[in-house]
Amino acid sequence: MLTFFSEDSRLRQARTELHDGALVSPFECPERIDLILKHIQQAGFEVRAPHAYGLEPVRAVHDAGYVSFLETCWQAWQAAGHQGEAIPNIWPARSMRGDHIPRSISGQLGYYALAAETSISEGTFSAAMGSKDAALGAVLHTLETSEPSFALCRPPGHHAAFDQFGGYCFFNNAAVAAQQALDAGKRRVAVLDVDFHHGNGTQQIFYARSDVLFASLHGDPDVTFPYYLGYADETGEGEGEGFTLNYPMALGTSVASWIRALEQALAAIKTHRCELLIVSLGVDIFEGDPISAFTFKSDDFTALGKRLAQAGLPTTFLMEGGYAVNEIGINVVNGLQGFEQESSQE
Ligand code: SP5
Ligand code: ZN
Repeated sequence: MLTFFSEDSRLRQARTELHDGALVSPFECPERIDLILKHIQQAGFEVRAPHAYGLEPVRAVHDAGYVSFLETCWQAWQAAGHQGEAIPNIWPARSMRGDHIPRSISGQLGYYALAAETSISEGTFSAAMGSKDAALGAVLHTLETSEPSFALCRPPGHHAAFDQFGGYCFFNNAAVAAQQALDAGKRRVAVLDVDFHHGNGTQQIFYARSDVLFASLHGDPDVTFPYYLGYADETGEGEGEGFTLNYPMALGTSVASWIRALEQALAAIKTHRCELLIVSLGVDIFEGDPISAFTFKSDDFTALGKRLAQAGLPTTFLMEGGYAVNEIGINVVNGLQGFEQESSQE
């Protein structure tokens, strides 16, 4: 499967993640890329560097002030004399004002963050630019050729909301790609999110819209990140009513019951006549993932890819999470090859 990857993705080399009350080396690390690329190359997939598409497609789904904040945060943080990486430690929580953006970078960090585990470091913005460029290159290829494509996006995107970063995400690559497809003439796009964590950012961006159907299969937010979104009763609002579908599942859920939820999501994608499928491909549903709790084995990703091909839609896969670094490459490539094997049989 043709793969889009920007070397700029390597420029995020954050040293700190707030985890279990300590600053640890981030789970979302550059080595993830090496292992995925290794297996992509072994599978014989062509890897292409995307064009630089600039910020216009980003501003189509994100707040302009947020984009500027990300672009200048690291510089401002350093100029303020801070030693470590930029990590928020205060928010406009419910008891305070949410309508004012403070002048101080520390206040801005809390305003634009939805979680504290994700630091902003020197190359973070450049990496996020490369990541969304890969997504755009891939979706444009699929739009032009109807062939499937894979964007090896890093950093991931699905937790990034209209004006908030967090959960290792800065630009919402799936939202950028879906909007691009709509602008290119598709009438309705499906974003199917199979990452272990709920795609809160993608859901929020399209919540009131019917031109993007968002369906997410994930760990029950009552007991896992991102905790405050992703419940089954969130179904969209206004024109978007019925175009958000959430399938929260208990930790430890079997692959068989996960697949039953997938069948429901795919049925809705069919009913709603989606013309393009964007898969937010998180492989943190793998049984060995260090921060997740689903039970996929490596072979199950092949079956997942096959089932997605049966939807019969032009499809772009975007990399999201997956932190079992040793198996990340095989799991991703199994999914993509499963898709290809099933498509070639039609
Ligand atoms: C893209 C993506 O997969 N982002 C995930 C962000 C998760 N951040 C919070 C992680 C909290 C981990 N707690 C794990 C406890 C395991 N015992
Ligand atoms: Zn995840």
